[in-house]
Amino acid sequence: MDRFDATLANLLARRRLLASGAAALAGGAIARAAGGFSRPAPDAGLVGRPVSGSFPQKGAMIVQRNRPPLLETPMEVFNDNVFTPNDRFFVRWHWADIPLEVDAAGFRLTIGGAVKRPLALRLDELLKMPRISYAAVNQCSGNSRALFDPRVPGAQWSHGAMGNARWEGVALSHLLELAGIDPAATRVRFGGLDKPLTAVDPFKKSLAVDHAMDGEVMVAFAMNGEQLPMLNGFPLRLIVPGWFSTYWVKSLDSIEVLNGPDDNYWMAKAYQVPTTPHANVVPGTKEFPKAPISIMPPRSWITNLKDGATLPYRPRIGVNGIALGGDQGIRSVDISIDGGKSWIASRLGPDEGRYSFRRFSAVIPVLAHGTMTIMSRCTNEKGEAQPMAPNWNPGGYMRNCVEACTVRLV
Ligand SMILES: Nc1nc2c(c(=O)[nH]1)N[C@H]1C(S)=C(S)[C@@H](COP(=O)(O)O)O[C@H]1N2
Ligand SMILES: [Mo]
Repeated sequence: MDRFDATLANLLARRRLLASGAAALAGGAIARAAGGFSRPAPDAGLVGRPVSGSFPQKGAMIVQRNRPPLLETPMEVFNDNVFTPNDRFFVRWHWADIPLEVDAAGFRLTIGGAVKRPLALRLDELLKMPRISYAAVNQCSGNSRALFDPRVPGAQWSHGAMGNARWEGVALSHLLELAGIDPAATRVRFGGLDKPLTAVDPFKKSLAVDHAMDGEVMVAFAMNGEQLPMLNGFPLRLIVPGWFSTYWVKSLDSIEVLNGPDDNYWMAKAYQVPTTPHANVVPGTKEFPKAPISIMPPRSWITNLKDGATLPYRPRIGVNGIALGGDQGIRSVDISIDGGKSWIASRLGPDEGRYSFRRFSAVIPVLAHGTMTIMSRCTNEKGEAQPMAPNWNPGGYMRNCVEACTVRLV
């Protein structure tokens, strides 16, 4: 059996597999493992955050919240591999009524609205269509929000609300061509199987028609060569490479072509950022021109050294980590040990594509015993580099400054 058939068999075997996972989510297993809390204390900071391994299809994850689950990837996972394993991939849902089980045979992806031929596609039909595949980083708009100073409300993520995977599926443009979109169409809107518990707008996001038709935006059914974990959107999710993951709608079951503006709460009100450079405003500012968040700026992280660690002295130290170019590939990653006055070029690892993480490494001199602060700065192919100063906005979105790692060599 080739991988195509294996994927189909896995999809169809799904209902049975999920029975135990659903029980764990609905029952007390998580609350027990995580100590019965529902959210971290506001000032818990980043020290001593609870880690649980009892979520279905997930290994050890930092628990931000149980229901719906908000799970963060521990930083050391990013040091092991340029791709983030599915069982360590972060999880974020907005509404509490999330799918715990999907009947793969009965599932339909509907395509409707301003189209000539409304469609209701089965999974086995999608699996027979021409496929595309690429690596891309999925990063929450609020990744690293806990580092905003002054603090802002919202999930207190450290840097682990991100992950890199190789995605495989059908180009959205192919599906929209099958349905035949109205020439006057403006936007394409996406909805999933999760539902709010009260009478508010379900989580829906939309893209401009030209973006939806670019041939890269993907309806994915596989992640790192396997079906999507339930908590990451089984059986289908949207992939919008280079853009923040708020657009990457999970458990995608409806595609709706609009011929007017999208005034749904999740596009018109939520996930808005200042239109200033780096989405930066003076702390405390509430009123500013806004636009929906979109393209990710470049970022980088040192992954082999723990901030605050004490190490035995040596004259040189190896530094390595991961970088993300945003919607462009990575031109360079540079290291500084003097607070950004001078920079040392790092060596880049294999290029897995412009939307992927890329590894970097350097050997740097240790000038003296004692404390040393190491910084990494990524520049993408557009020439955009991480700024030294952190940005601030009330949503805690789009952090992208140079991050520092301080170690003591004794
Ligand atoms: N259906 C649905 N899709 C969704 C969301 C959601 O609440 N519901 N949240 C979005 C946000 S804000 C993020 S950060 C990503 C998280 O993707 P992951 O859970 O696979 O890591 O899913 C996106 N897609
Ligand atoms: Mo997010």
